[in-house]
Amino acid sequence: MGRVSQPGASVDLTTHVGSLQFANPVMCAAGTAGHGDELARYLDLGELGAMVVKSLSADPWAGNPPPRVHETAAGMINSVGLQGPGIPAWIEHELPALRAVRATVVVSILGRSVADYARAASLLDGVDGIVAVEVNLSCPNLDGGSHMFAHDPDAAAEVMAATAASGLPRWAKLSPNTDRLVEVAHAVAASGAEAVTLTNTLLGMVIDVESRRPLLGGGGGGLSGPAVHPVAVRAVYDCRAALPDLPIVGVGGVGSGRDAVEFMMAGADAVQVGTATFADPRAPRRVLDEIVAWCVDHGVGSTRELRDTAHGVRP
Ligand code: RRO
Repeated sequence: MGRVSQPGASVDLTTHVGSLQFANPVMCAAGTAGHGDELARYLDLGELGAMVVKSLSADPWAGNPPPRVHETAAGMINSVGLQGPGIPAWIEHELPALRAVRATVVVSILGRSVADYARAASLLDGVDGIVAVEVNLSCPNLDGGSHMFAHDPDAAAEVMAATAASGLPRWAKLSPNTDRLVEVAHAVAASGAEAVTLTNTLLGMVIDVESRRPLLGGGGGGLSGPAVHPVAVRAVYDCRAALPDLPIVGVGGVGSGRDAVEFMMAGADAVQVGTATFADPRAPRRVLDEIVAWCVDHGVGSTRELRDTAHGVRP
């Protein structure tokens, strides 16, 4: 759906992120739409800009003890702990279903060490049906969130360089839990990232006051949803201001077309819908429809016209 027409109006949704072109700017966020075609019974995954699958490591990963997710006042907190089948099993058992529904697949990868990332990336080399790799440098639930690659420009750059073996365009998913975000964005862009995905979840914790212990099985977790949206918008805005040419995918609390439009005005080329999908599995499609409606209402002929306008560029 590069262009959507309504009587008397037409909106061009064609979106570019680095070297890639997408039919529209709405994607499923990693970790919120499963590893495969879990959402296909609710929406046509082929109609979305892309589907980013939950972070995969080279080998199977058991994940954290339950409970793994918990609703909060304005969103949710999770400590899933990277559960996944490992990349070879995912290629064999999950990717075919995504290809069957014509999803545009972006694979999120993750590891504990630079070597882990390198191995994960090389396992994707030459695999048909994947358009890009999102390198997750910012999981809050890996070793308690204490050693995030995305908190150190040199470490983040080292991982990005090590993932070149995928042979695919790479995006770096960065963390909101640092005052070095712009520095890290510079570093990953210089070492091979075609784009940055901003941002992962905020470090958080919920205490069960009856048991007097952390509620999530993993202890702390990652906060997402409407509560974090302004944090992510600020991250996008600051990175766009510092790096005018670096493509940005905005993620964090997108529950409506207006939220997505806001991200694009801050500087995002595309957006991902995540936590909203837990309450409404059709949310990514609804957000797309609402973007179109917003553009029609405001006489905007192309979503690309929205990009950066909060920085003073005239629409
Ligand atoms: O699996 C998780 O617990 C998880 C990951 Br990999 C991530 O990147 N962000 C998040 O909030 N949870």
